[in-house]
Amino acid sequence: MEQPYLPQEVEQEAQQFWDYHQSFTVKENLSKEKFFCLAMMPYPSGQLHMGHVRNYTIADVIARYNRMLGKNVMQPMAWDAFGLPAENAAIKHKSHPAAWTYNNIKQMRKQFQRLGFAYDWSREIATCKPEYYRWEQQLFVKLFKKGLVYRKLSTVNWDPVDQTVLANEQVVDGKGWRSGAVVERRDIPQWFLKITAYADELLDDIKKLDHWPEQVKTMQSNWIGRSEGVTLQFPFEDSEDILETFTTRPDTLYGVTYLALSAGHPLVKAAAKDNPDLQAFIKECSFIQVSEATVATMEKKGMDTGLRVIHPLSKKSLPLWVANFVLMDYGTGAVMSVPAHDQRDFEFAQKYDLPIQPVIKDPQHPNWDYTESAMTSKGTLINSNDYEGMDFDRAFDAITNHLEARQQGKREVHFRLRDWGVSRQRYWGAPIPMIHCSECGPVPVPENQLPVVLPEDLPYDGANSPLKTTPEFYQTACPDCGQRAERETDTFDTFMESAWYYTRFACRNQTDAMLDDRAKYWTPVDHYIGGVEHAILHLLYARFIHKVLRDEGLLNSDEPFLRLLTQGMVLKDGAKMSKSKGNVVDPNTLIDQYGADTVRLFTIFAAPPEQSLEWSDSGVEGSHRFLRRLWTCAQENTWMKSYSQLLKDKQAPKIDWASVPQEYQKSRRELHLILQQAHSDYDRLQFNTVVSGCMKILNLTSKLNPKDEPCYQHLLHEGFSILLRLLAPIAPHITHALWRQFEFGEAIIDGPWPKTNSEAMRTSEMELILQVNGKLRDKISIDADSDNECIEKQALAQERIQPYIENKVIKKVIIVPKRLVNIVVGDK
Ligand code: OVB
Repeated sequence: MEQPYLPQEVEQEAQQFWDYHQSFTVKENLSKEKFFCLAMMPYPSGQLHMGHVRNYTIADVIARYNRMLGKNVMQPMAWDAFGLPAENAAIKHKSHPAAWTYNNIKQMRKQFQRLGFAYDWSREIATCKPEYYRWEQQLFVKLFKKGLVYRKLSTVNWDPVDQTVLANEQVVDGKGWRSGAVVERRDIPQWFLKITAYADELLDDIKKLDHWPEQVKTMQSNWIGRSEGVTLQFPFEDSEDILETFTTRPDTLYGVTYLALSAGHPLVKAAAKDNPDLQAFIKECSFIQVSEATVATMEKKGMDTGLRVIHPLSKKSLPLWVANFVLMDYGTGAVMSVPAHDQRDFEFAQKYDLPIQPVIKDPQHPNWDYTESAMTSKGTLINSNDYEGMDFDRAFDAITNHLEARQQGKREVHFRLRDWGVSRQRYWGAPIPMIHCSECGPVPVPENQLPVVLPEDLPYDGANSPLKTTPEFYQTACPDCGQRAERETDTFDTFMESAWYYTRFACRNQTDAMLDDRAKYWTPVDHYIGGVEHAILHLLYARFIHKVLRDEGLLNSDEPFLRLLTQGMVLKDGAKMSKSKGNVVDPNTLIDQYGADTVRLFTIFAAPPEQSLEWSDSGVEGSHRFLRRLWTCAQENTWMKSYSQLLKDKQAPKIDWASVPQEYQKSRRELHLILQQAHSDYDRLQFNTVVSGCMKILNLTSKLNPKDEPCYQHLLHEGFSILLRLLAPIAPHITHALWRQFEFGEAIIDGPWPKTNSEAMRTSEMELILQVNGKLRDKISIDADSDNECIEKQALAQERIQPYIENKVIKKVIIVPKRLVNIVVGDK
């Protein structure tokens, strides 16, 4: 009786096997090469979506492939368990963030197990557990002591009705999401990590990231945004005050026609004292949430302050404006405006009728129209006095030297990167381990009092963080003076947890320290897989913390992730899947219907990992059909089991290699060429074409009839054993089952990885003499199996033959087997 393919049974059995043998539980092993494979940990949001399935399938394929290559592979899993979504969901479902989170983890863990991912579950981490975040708190305290942590006023969204701080996502059209009240901006003290202290290294080390996508490296580098320029001084006309501003284009200094200040600049506040119009304008600016991205597109607005400053070179008097596009956070909150050579300054000048003075000539654009737009390229200086005719570099140096000599300027390197604000005024997060004492100021919680545990049993109504209203939590004593003091009630940004979680897997059970030497063995992560939405912040924070941990002596490498794979989106009908669009495909339903192997196979086969994947129901069907065919074809060849035994006992029927049919040699050669291609596809992460290769092998082997010749038996057996192993990382259950059923070996997960046979791939070439009308013209070497049609085609295609056959009629081609080709031509 033929066994039908029952994925649910096959999969359960394989999973039980791995479970029973603890197949994916690993230890340090110095005799093997280690391989740390990690996919970005999920938010435990409820159920896996197809984006997750794709992410974790790709990672699992990489992990299993490397294991079969013989490496010591660790693939762990964690839950990014803190954060606002848990708070929101808790409100919606009238439960508690903790209960909701733990329940989701349970559900999603089950889904992971059903998908058969090769995780070392003994290393599982939930970031909301004190046993995890205590080390984050300890690190924060260490950094505080090192001066890498500070407190600073920072603006938040304030809901005046709910009396609470709102996250950006909770502000909808400028109004609070629950109260509907117009959101105000408030400055409150918040904690910052000095990531800027590592700006240089974070930028320089991008060079070392040989196996990261170029695009991600560019994003990192732009985000850090190093620029070399000059800080210059403009003295006020009517006072001793000085206005400082930073520019990367001192060569355009003679083109400055006005200066612009941020509405938050102290000088503007002073100027507004007796100027109600200006006061109103400042207020208007302070209501809009200005991010850098909006600055580029928003309508530029401004107002003349009436103040004037003096140009440091020309000594001309220049007006000073307030402008909504100048951000206080960047540079000095003041910019020198060169409307002829900066587009933003140009638009502003146009709007307010300020002069536009060209000072750069670019031979590429000799007749630039300065009423249309700014000319932003570099070139030769004009209208610039002593600096006339200089190019950018010379002018930069000459003008800067001149100003530096008069103490009116200073060369400086600026970064776009800001320090990392880690405070969140939220409940569901890791408590920031600080105590505020009215005498001693902020004092870190002493290390022996860590962790500061987040109480999980506080009543939660969603409006405010209960930490702020629970005296049992916030009342404490100052560790320094012993007086009554208050705990910090803010919690960490969840990017704190994800910035170091990969290190903790290495010593998940270490209770005395954040990390031990095992972290040095396992890190850096050899392959990191995740969505491109984390290309900037998460990766930058992780790179930063990695360097911090290295400097603490806890790690011994410079970068956390050797290789990075950014997977593409999962789309349906060309659009992102989303509940509101109603185009969601649910992984659970698919696994129920087809089994995990089909779901895995489809997500791998449908597209290369870095490209977007278009969902296709017929594609899923096709993947399933292939697995069924593989199963059936295997069951039709039950003799393979005894053949395996014979091979093992070296009793397999002898093959007379000298006289095997050509057909056999051709097929075997094809098999090994497919294998060779699959090796290179695995290395290039083109897993979709590995699947095509597997399909080709199945086609090839199904054509063979093992009864015809003992050599076909041999080939079919070999073909199957190669096919199963190539497919094993992608569809691990069915391949596990068949491998065992036919006794190819113990567990397929342990390989050995199939090797190409160079003997099998060698073609016997033959050398042929090429004649035209009986005269020797060339020699060619071609496959000995080639038929006459093929020989003729190749002969006629030879370059050295062309002059003799061009403009002639080919009358006939005579082929003397294994010796020569004679092309007989005549005139047209
Ligand atoms: C999924 C990746 C993500 C990350 C964990 C998503 C790729 C983009 C989404 C969405 C909804 C769908 C169907 C498909 O980048 N905890 C953080 C995190 O991102 C990571 C840490 C390290 C900062 C979709 C998609 C719907 C990983 F839900 F019903 F609408 N993408 N493609 N398709 N966690 O849980 O259906 O968000 O690598 O896996 O993602 S996470």
